[in-house]
Amino acid sequence: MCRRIRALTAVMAIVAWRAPADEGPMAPGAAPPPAPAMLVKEAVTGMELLHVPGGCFQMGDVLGDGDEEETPVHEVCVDGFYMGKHEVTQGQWKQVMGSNPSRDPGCKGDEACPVDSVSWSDVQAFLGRLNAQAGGVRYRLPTEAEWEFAARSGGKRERYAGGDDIDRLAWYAENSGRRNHPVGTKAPNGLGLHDMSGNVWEWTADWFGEDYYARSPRDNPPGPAGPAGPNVDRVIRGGCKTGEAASERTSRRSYGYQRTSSDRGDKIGFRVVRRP
Ligand SMILES: [Ca+2]
Repeated sequence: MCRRIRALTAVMAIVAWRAPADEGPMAPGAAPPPAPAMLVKEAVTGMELLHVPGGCFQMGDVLGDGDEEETPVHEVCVDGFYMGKHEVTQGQWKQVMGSNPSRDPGCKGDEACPVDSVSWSDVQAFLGRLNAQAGGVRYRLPTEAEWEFAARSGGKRERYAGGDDIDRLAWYAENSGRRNHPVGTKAPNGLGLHDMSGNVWEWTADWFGEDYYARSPRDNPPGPAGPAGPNVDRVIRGGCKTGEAASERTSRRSYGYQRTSSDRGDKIGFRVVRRP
């Protein structure tokens, strides 16, 4: 009996799901949730963000050739979000902030290049201005877990963002001429995101915790509550124009100095995320 009721419920659910829209409104609760848009545009700059469906993955050194702080490999689950298809460009920064701080010698003044020479605190100022005009949408930096999940095309075992072919995917020491390049000129990863390996390092929201992976919560880990040592600060990810291949790996962790607001090297930029 119980089995029959369950079967009948399943059939009704399928019928409801398949009901054409022109047959009138569905009963409350019968419609499946609308699929999220694959791409949204930020209203001020037109910046494109792609949908990253939520999921669980093994975060860290899954390929076994990383550094100590990439271990232990541990399960992490993130809710779905949108992530910038590209690193934030100099043109987008200028639209929001009215100036362009970038100093990379090959990209200075090129609005299609990633903005560089922005500290973590500078990025917070950028986000503050953007959010003031965003009509309730909140843009922010990705957590370290969101960044790695997205870079690995939704948590896959990818050495670089999009696979093994680093020359196809990333601007790094062996092909960049030691300069930044216009965003999106290398192949995207499996989610359509460009330059998550290489070009500029990308600031994340998290404080850097060398041993954080040993105590990270599974669901939407926010990173350590504060700085974990005298010389550690916010996590940067993805490697850069002057990095060797090992530095462009999706699981590689590094950091920049946030507290002094002084870390404005031309090797660090960022991209934004938002929740739907
Ligand atoms: Ca990058």
